[in-house]
Amino acid sequence: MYAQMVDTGVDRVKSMEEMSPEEQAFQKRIDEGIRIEPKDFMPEGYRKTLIRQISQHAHSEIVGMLPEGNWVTRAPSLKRKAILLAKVQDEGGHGLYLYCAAETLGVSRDELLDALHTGKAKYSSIFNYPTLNWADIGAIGWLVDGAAIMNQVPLQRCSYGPYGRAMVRICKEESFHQRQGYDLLLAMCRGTEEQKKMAQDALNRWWWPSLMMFGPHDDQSAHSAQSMQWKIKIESNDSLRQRFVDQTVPQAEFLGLTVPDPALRWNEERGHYDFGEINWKEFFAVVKGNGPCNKERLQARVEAYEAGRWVRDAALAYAQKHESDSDRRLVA
Ligand code: BYC
Repeated sequence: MYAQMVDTGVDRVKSMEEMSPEEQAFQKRIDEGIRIEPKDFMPEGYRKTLIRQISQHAHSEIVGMLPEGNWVTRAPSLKRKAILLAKVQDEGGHGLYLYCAAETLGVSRDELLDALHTGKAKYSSIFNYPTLNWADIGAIGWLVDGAAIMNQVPLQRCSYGPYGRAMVRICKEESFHQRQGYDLLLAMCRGTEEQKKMAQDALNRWWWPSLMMFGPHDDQSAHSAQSMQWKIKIESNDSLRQRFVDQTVPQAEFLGLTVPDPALRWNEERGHYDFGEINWKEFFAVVKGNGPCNKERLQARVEAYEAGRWVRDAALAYAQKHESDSDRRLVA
């Protein structure tokens, strides 16, 4: 089972015989479903892989606030504005739990944010696309949060305790996010012809980028073999993507919308939908920083960080003053 000899891009997956006794005991724990906690032994590669994935996930949540935040002041009713505000705030909260989970692995928040702001750290490709009309807010909830849940529900069983536990609450909130997006689009699809056209336009633009969220095909995925052996990843990119397509196509039919994929058809034999090939050239261009909004998104995050510097400085000065006051009281 372990002699896969798969090249993970950094290292290859070690066979049980190649592992040190400590690593063998670690792998045995994982195989038995026993969670790893911050103070437990972990191979350096496990720690680094978790920091990479959790911080990428945290950055995605924070950057993910931008395309939707863009519509808060233009929501068509007070009800929709309140829902959108709550959703965007939830994403901020998810980012914070995830940064905390990453910090338990011995990396500081400043290091993580610096990696984002200097373009070294990735965040999900999906957030580099623009939100052009109000239906895009529905499409993000329905498709983007829908894809996020598909990926995150299995992550509740991730071998690393703080990450798996953070996922439980995140998934509950994402489920509300997905429903609000679908509800928004349902209202538009049952509205005027023009509203329905806006919904179709949003689906046309968000469908393929949503499928890209699951990452490269399994045979191209550098980290999957090792991450799945360590149960950092529970299911493969392609199997999650297939499940997402299978779940979402009937939902599109119910809305009366057409999925923009001429190759899409139900395959009776497989019991799944067949679907067309993703434009991988576009995916890798976006991941490398050349998507429609990469520069704008990063600039917005850097500016927000700089604008908030005085708040962090004041909070730190207050905490230090509080600490020295209590030190003085202890001495007295
Ligand atoms: N975008 O070996 P692979 C959300 C990178 S939802 C950008 O398969 P892995 C939200 C990958 O990082 C979105 N980069 O990697 C929803 C790697 O590069 P590095 C966030 C991508 O890690 C609604 C390389 O490609 N969800 O936050 O095994 C509103 C090779 O890929 C993408 C998560 O982060 C992509 N789409 O699998 C607001 C879930 N796909 O790191 C917010 C947790 C791949 O070697 N993460 N890459 O430079 C995961 O489950 C996994 O990290 C992934 C990728 C499935 C995303």
